[in-house]
Amino acid sequence: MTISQDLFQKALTLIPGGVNSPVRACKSVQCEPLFIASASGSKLTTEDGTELIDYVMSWGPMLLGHNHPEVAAAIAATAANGTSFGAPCRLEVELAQTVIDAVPGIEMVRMVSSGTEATMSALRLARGYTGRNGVIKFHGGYHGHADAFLASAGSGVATQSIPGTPGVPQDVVKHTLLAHYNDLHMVRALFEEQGDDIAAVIVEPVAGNMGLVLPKPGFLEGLRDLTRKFGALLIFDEVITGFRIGYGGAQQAFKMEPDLTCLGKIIGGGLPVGAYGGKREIMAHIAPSGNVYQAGTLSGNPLAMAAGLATLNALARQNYDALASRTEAFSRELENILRGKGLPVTRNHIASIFTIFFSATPVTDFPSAQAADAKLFTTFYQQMREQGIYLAPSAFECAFTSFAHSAEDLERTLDAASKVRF
Ligand code: KE4
Repeated sequence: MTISQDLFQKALTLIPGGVNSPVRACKSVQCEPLFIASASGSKLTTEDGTELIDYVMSWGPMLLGHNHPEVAAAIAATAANGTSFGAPCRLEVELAQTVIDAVPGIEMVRMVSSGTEATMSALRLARGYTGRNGVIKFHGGYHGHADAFLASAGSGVATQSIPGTPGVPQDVVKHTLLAHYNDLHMVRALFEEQGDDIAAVIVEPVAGNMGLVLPKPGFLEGLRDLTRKFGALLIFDEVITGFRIGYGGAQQAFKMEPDLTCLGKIIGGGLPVGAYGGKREIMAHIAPSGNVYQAGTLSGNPLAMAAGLATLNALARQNYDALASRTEAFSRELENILRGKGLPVTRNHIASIFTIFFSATPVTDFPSAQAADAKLFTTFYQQMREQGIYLAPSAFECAFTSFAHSAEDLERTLDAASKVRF
């Protein structure tokens, strides 16, 4: 028995499913999770000493690569002064300023401790600001595990095939309206039926929780027009895309301005941070300046702020276009290798994110993502992991490169893919 297997058996007696987040359990790919002892750059090292080339990158935060020296130094230096004050600190102001300077649609920002807190708070704010209850989300869209969003969610909910919203009162999700990603007709119909009670549309401007799905030309602009026409807020959930698609996120890349933006992952540099922000006039409704309540013991925690600030400051010096080109060429070659084996394969890519779907047809929404061949994905996942390549253990997640992935890493990955036997 390996150390990972031993630890997992122990974990199963202590923690539901042996993990602290469901998708890590690797159930959908019929594997046991590997327990990680350390990480550096593009690599993970397991408790059994196996080195892996990592394309999960902690589900997105580690765009600089694991254990970046500037981030590690900032955490250590800050920790030497204490870890949590329960009072404002300089670092909160500095990270807020850095986020506001980078993200076009954010004039004011509130720090929280997870992406779930960010989206949950943004929805509450939208409801408080508009006096309306409804929210439109998209099939396969994942915005964390707040009650309102667990209707046809992506990510771990889709991976575990969790139907609907067990444990969530119907009274809550009756206000959650569903449309298909890239389908403006469905959104328009919902607004025409119930527009006077729709507070917001929440959308991943690039969907990352049904695998990677890109917005069709005009889709996001259409959402902007419809929300303006019917007096609802447009919420961009940029927990994945923020500082990933580019330094200003998807909204800068697509030259759009949502009313509210949710952030997470990268802005914490590997520590627990989320944030939501937007127009000053809307954010002013948040307590204590306004009466929409939201709070958090560790919000703005100095350690997490230091990690986030060091990360964003280092990212500001990086060449995003070069990483995007490397990722595009690499993922295209990976697609060609698998197609060369006679497999049905389609690829979606943007910036440093890609997904290879085992599908002969394009993947543009959740139904087409669900139609991809899960058995082929499982074979691919298992044999790549056996060869030291660590992919997300779910067909409904993305693969992430980083500024730490070397040409040799990418070559080794392509070589491993060429050796997979289907
Ligand atoms: P967290 O509460 O997990 O920090 O963020 C929730 C969230 C919100 N919005 C988007 C677009 C997200 O992708 C996420 C979380 N992403 C998943 C994986 N795609 C986290 C992994 C997990 O659940 O273990």
